[in-house]
Amino acid sequence: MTPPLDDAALPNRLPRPKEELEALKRAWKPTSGLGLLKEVNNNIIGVMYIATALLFFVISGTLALVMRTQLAVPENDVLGHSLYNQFFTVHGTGMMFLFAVPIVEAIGVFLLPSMLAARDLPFPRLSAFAFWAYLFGGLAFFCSLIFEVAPDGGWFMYPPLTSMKFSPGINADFWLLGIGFIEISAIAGAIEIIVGILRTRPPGMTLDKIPVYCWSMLVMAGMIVFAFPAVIIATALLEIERAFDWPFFIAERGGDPLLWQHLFWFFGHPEVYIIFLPAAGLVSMMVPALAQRPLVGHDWVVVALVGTGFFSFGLWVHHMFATGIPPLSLSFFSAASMAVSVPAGIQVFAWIATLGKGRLQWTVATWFLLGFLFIFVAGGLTGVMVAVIPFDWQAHDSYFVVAHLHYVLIGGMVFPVFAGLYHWWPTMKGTMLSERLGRWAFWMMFIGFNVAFFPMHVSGLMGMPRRVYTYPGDLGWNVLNMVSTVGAFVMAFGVLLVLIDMARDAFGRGRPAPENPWKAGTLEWIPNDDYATRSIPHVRSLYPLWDNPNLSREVQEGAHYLPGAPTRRRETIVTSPIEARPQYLMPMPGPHWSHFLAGLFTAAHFICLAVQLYWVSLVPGVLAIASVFWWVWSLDKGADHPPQDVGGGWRVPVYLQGSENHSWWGTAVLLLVDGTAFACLCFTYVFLWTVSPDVWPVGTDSLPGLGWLFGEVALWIVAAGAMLLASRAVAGNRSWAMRGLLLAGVLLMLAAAVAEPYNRIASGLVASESAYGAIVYMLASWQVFHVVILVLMTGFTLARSFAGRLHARRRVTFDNVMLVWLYTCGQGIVSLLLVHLFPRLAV
Ligand code: HEM
Ligand SMILES: [Cu+2]
Repeated sequence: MTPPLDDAALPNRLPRPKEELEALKRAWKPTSGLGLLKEVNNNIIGVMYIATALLFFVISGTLALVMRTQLAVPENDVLGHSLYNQFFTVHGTGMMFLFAVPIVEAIGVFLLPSMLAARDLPFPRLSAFAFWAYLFGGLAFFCSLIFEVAPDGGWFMYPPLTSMKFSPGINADFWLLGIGFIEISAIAGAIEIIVGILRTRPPGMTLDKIPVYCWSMLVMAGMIVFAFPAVIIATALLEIERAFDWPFFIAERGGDPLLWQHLFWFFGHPEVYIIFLPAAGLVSMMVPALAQRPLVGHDWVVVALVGTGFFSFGLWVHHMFATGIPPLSLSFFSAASMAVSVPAGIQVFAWIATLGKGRLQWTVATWFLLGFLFIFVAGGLTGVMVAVIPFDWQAHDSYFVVAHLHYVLIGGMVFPVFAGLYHWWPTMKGTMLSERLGRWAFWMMFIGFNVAFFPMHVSGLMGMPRRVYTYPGDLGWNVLNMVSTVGAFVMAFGVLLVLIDMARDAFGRGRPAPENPWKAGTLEWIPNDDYATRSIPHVRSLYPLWDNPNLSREVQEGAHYLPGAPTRRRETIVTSPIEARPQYLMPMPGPHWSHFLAGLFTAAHFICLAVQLYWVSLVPGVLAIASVFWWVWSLDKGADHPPQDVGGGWRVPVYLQGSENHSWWGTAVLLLVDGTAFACLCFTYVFLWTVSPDVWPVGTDSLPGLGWLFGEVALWIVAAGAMLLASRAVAGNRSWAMRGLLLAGVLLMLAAAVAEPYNRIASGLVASESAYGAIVYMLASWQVFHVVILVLMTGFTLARSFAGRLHARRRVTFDNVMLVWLYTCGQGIVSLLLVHLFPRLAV
């Protein structure tokens, strides 16, 4: 018999009333059958999300095997030239955009709430929407291969190769629209992760007690916010160039293909760390558990994560060493590229020190981790080699680079992810994968990997270029290529073993797991259910389960926070971002059709665009918007319950408005994304001017008069003022004044947004004539796009007001619209100042 718990110091008194657990279970009861489509619970969405990412990994990997078969012997003709190009493009794109980024986000959706002991992430429908959008979009993308209309310009899609002139088919459009769309889903996930980590931590988990994995996810999501808009803008510009002939990248009319490279690599370099940091975070959680001791140098590891995230933004130019950039800036970026290996080194030393000090448990995860360390360090070394400019010029576009990138990506993220799969599997439904099969799988993957990719360093140095579908037989590359191909198949067989192992478990053949099988110290190992943990633990250290051996039992008996469902619905505690003090009880949306339909219709909209059914695309487009309205209509519930007792003397409200509300935070992060996208457009304007100032107007003759500038700026200012007055009217419950002001304001914004293209057309500027015209109209269209969204949002706000769901005590919806509104006015003014004043000043 275990002794009863001493409840004096616990947040809630024991024993708990019986109906409490039942209420909790009822609120979180999962839907079954077709209802799965409606589900939002992170435990379910997370698993489907991970499974989909693995499916896309297998598809992309299969393409790689076909490519390797083609390359096994010289002058082979399994794949023709054009199909080979499609294969490597879809393989690279699939691996980078449809496997690597989504799977780290998917693992986050699954793992973060349980590490934070939150009942769910703060926007469950948003992650469910992100998942469905990703699933439908990804499937459509791979299907393009079946019809042989897959993109073939490489995963980085450099123009002019991908411009209309050289890629006239719809292949490139599939990439541009498909990937632009998938990125939207990645951003949705990032918003969820940031707000989740900052606002749904358990009470007591101050910043210094956040698990390393959560830090890595926070940095990664922050990087998505600042990196992904660049690729979204780049794809939008290229797609617009292809569709309407606006010359952003066409040199004859003042555009520049290098613009694409800057925007793409501004995203593409951080992308590598976006993939690697979460994997490193997983490693930093597994190593202490497997070594049974705290991570050595924990604070340094956190600093290294944040530092890597920060510095990786300065490094995009190292992908462009061969493009003719001035030597001085080359040296700078070369040195900086080597410096970024320092934080990676810190982490490697921390892991080795921890492993060395502890008593290591030899699990499958341990093997994958050792494999990761070996391969990743090797990849890092070749990375330092290619950061040396003369060497890069030598190795550029050879198989040496192919070898390097696979060492870093497969070593740096695939091995840790497989380690994590074996390690955290028991937290899914309490069963374990086979240690025996897992060990076989590891060795096949490890040996197969090195046999496949090590020889590529050699063939690369011997001059074999990348992205060739075949080669003559007399260059001495034959044996190396055959060996590579055999290795690739061995590795694939290892992956197959893992899949078989997982399938066995899915069919009920898995071994039941003991509670906390690896004796880990962090919260995700407290037994949990659909509602996550029975009560939300009070955290006092980095490894709460090691420091308080009773914690798991206390939590399961309901002695900690929120042991029931006081308002009878799904809810979790929102805490303050730094101190993690309970602030309010957030009601969470339950299963619903709306976000599923929104994902489906959004995907359909983009697919119609890709196959050039422009008019047809309007139908799913409108349906998608309608689904989003349906989705958000039920969200802002107001304080429909009195404050509730969550334990530990905390009685918290069920609703907070203003800047403490979680959705206000979500909107703020979204606006950071938006602002970054706008900054990329401004960069485009200035960059194109530096390469072709000759297409810019000289003197003021061809520019619209300054009166236009002043008039339009005035309109934006008045519109912003109308919003501020409307906000006051809400506070004073003067509904009619608020409605009038919103309507007037949105009309003013429409006028301002339309005035700009109007006066440009009047002054004779043509978008397709020069890069200058293209970017001026692009900035104007960006503004029109925002106003169209605000028209919809204003309509929604008015509808809520008429339905009695918007007043002084219930104004979260209004506050979010206000943020977007004020941002749009500010953006409009900056944009006008740039396009009207810059040509006047830069003579
Ligand atoms: C399963 C083992 C894998 C094999 C056998 C493999 C093989 C290949 C081959 C043969 C190429 C084409 C090289 C060329 O013709 O230039 C390639 C390119 C590429 N691979 Fe992999 N790969 C594998 C896994 C991965 C993974 C896991 C990732 C990323 C997470 C990845 C990312 C890429 C990228 C980005 C390219 C460049 C595509 C391009 O040039 O557009 N690969 N791979
Ligand atoms: Cu890079």
